[in-house]
Amino acid sequence: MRTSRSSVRSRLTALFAGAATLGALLAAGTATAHAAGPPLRDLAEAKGKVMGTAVTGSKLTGTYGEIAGREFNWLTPGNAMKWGSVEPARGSFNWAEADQIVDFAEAHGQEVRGHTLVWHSQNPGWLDNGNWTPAELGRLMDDHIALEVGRYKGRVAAWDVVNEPFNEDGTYRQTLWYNGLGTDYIARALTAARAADPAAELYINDYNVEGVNAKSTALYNLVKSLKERGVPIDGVGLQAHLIVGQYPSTMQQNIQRFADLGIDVAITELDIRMQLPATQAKLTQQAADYKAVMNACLAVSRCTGVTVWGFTDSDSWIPGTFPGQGAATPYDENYNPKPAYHAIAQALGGGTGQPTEGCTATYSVGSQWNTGLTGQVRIACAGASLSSWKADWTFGAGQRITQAWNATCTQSGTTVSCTNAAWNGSVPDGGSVTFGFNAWWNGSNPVPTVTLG
Ligand code: G2I
Repeated sequence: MRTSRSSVRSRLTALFAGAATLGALLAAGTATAHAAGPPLRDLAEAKGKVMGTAVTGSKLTGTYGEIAGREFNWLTPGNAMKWGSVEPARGSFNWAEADQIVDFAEAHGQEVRGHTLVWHSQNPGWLDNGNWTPAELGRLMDDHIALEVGRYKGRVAAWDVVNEPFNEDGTYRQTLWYNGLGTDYIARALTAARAADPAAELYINDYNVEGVNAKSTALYNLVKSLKERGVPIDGVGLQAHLIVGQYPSTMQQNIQRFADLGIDVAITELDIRMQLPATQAKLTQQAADYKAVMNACLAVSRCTGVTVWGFTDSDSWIPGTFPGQGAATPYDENYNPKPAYHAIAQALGGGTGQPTEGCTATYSVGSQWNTGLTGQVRIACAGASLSSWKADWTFGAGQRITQAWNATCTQSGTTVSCTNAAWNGSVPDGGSVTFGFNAWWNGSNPVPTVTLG
């Protein structure tokens, strides 16, 4: 890292914010609890890496917000900071979603990756359709960068200053910027961003540059020349929009060569798509591919970490862009962690030796009244199976189990321990079992995290 700034803000803020979301969870009546294991952000932090996700501001409530806050320590606005989002009409600005995401990140002890300042796509019509002289275009770009980076000065840790400058063969993409300003638009944009927030890390971000190939070599040569010229550049973003079974075998080598230039590398938009429907075999292969990406980053100290491009299949760009494909993220559409989630956790040092790896327990409140509730725990396995199980949790607010079915539950103090009944100990790969219970509560009824053993 260029500066010594801590990549993660106070955990206290995060814990406080986590407590505040419990009410929202209860209102929804259900919450996803994971099999044993700390959140990805904690595992990543212990490894000195960041674990990020792209987010949509309007969705940052309920279960989506709870997972975004709990599992990740970096957020990238998926669309909210793009030029077309922030200045749809010339001189008319809309910062609402971008502000909301930055506020959410600060409340949850997270850093923000600003995305993106200079791109050929998702620009406002007035910009794309203008007939600009080079001087006008350069001024527009400078002013945009000064305004947006300046607005979030000290609050956005890293910027994707220039996005997707290359064609697949390593030539420069013919864009508004390239056509008007030549290759120098890149150095100019980086210089303007540095002036607007000297503490922010400045990146060039592109796709299909994960392995060693013509495009990544063009990016490498660009960074090398920028460094030689003294242009401010702190890192490259490898987007990593991958396809199941096609992990680029030279990824670690490629990350290393960029690191050897004296810059950081971030995996900025990881998703791994497949032809639908998802099968166990594809999800298992996807988990292996996610793990391979994590391992490539973990192996290079200047790889700062990994951001997934949406954490749930319900908030992914893939189905809209590649009809018939999807299931590209670590959580399914109902916020259940997929084998890919567990593979990420395992790569980050979690879950080792857990017989339940690949199995999850989901606690949900079916109904609740006065001082009573009926709840259910669903144990589901994907990429793993169980022949017996034990599901434990701590009731945080004095709740007490009064009755259970399809499991034997005991409670000692605040600790509840449930073991399988004779008929439902076996959970096959791809299958699930549920058990139910009644409990007493009073005052508050927070949702516990279930540990599988
Ligand atoms: O295309 C995937 C990513 C490639 N790298 C740069 C990223 O910025 C890019 O993200 C995607 C967003 O995830 C999509 O959400 O960029 C797309 C545009 O190229 C975004 O799609 C757009 C849709 O095309 C619009 O119809 C929609 O209004 O998202 C907009 C907001 O939902």
